[in-house]
Amino acid sequence: MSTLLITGAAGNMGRMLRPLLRRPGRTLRLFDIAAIDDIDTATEEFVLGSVTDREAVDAAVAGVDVVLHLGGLSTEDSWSNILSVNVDGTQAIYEAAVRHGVTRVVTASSNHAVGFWTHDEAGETALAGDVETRPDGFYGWSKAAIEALGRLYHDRFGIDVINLRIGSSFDRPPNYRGLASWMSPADTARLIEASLSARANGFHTVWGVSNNTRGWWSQAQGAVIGYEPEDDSEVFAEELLADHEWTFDDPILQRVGGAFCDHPLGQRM
Ligand code: 15L
Repeated sequence: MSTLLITGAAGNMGRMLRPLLRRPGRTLRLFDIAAIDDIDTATEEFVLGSVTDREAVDAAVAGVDVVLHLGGLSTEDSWSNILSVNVDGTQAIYEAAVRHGVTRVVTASSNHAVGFWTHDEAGETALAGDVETRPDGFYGWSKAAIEALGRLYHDRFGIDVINLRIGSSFDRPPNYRGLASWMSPADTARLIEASLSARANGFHTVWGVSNNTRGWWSQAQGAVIGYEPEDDSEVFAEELLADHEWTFDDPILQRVGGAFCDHPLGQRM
């Protein structure tokens, strides 16, 4: 029997992933500041609380095997909110992991940790999953900080840390940029399962994207941990390109972070 703690379980990704991550012998412990009213009591348990409340975090982490840390602000926000929820909140998770002997933390990093990399800089070869951070806002910066916190807790305490630089993890690509950045729900679950496997022992930073025809973010680092995406956003291309041209002259497509690169710093989206 193993217990997987999912922080931010009431959010978009948590809702999408819960049914896909249920396995015989695995309990999903769901942690969120918002109530969840459709708990499957045979496979799930719920802990109410915020990542900004260290006692609540401690109670949530006690007794789990792995933490899947999805909790936090998921787009641009004020500096103080970003610091307390994303940075301080993640540090609280790591501290609790050390205290309770948790050996693995999988974090939802983001493409926005590296949002200023461009298609032209990637050149002929796809952009590596562990390329140097170039945040495109306070939110992206917090994801870079979360990745670096993971490195610290890996090197100090030997915790296995897998930082997932997630593209656009939704039921379908949210817009035409998603033709490159989309990660389907099934591929998201595949990436999480790979992150839980023995092949992911150690420290890894990988892209979270599907096998998109128009993708230019490398699958090489994901392949190392056994991630084999099967879906392709191309099935949405005709519809999504009805009003847009697919050209890397378009800054939305040229830069990893798309429109986030131009969004005013600290302004909530
Ligand atoms: C993210 O990091 C956000 O959490 C998500 O809402 C999307 O905006 C995604 O990036 C994206 O770039 O599509």
